[in-house]
Amino acid sequence: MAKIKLTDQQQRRIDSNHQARAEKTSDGMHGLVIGQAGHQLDVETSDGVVRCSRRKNIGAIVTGDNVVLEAVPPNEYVITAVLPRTSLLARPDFRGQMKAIAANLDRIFIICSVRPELNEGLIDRYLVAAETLGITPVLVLNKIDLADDEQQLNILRDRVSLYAKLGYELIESSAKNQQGIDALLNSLHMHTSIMVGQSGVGKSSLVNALLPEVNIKTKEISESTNKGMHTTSASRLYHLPKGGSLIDSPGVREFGMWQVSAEELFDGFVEFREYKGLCKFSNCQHKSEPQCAILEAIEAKEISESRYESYKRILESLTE
Ligand SMILES: Nc1nc2c(ncn2[C@@H]2O[C@H](COP(=O)(O)OP(=O)(O)OP(=O)(O)O)[C@@H](O)[C@H]2O)c(=O)[nH]1
Ligand SMILES: [Mg+2]
Ligand SMILES: [Zn+2]
Repeated sequence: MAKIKLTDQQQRRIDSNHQARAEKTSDGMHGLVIGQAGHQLDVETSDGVVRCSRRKNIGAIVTGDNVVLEAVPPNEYVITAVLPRTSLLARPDFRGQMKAIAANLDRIFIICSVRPELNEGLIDRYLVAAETLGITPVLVLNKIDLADDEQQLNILRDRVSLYAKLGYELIESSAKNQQGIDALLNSLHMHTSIMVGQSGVGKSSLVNALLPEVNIKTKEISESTNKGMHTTSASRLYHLPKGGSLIDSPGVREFGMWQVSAEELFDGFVEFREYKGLCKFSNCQHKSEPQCAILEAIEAKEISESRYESYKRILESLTE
């Protein structure tokens, strides 16, 4: 008897699963892309995580994308559409072609560290990208345990304090000593965030520290160059236990910006905005023109010289 009863139950479950799947596929089954494996994508669905191929000609699909998929019996899945995105972080690859990094983000954690040493030029580029996309940036100074002494730490703190003065949230952390983890969790809560930055600054180590059940591979930086080994090769999304998600991304050498217009670049430097339209000449390039509001603000120490130099370097790269 027991055996028959069980079989009935199983049959009902199988029937209802079939029914559910048929309903889902009739208007497409929905899923969230959580990672990539070669040309295939890992998609989280109500049936669990499935590895999918993709229909041709539907454009880039990246981690964070909401997609529609179809089951191809017996057990394959194919992505047939990408749902509209709220944001798409992208950068030019080494061939100058646009490479999408992640979609539907609302926060970007710019990770920098004591070693490799922080690079303000790169931070500024990420800030411009975040401002252009309307994503909130958060700056993280990681590996503070590696500072030789209080003096070195204070010099670094002084350098990053510029960004706090501009109104950006700034978090100090050590993935090694579990420092700053609560502050990071607070800032990540309920958001869809990505960790970006140079290779070896400790992005994956921070994800491991934030989510103890996750165990991403990390690798020591080169002793001779103090540079990371490009350990993470694809972006991957992890869920935060109290809500929100976090994407770990591969480290970069640089962050090219040619998709940004000169005006977006200007607006991307938040402290420049209040001087917009105040220069004597409406087509002012803010280089050496008389009565340039930006140059005057630098003179008055209201805009930092280093941020202005950074702006000029990015502007030059846009026209190269
Ligand atoms: N001392 C110290 N070492 C750290 C800290 N965070 C990370 N590391 C070490 O730094 C090295 C690089 O860390 P990863 O987490 O692989 O760096 P990543 O930013 O993910 O690098 P990519 O994946 O290449 O972009 C590893 O050897 C980590 O153990 C930290 O807070 N303190
Ligand atoms: Mg990594
Ligand atoms: Zn000007």
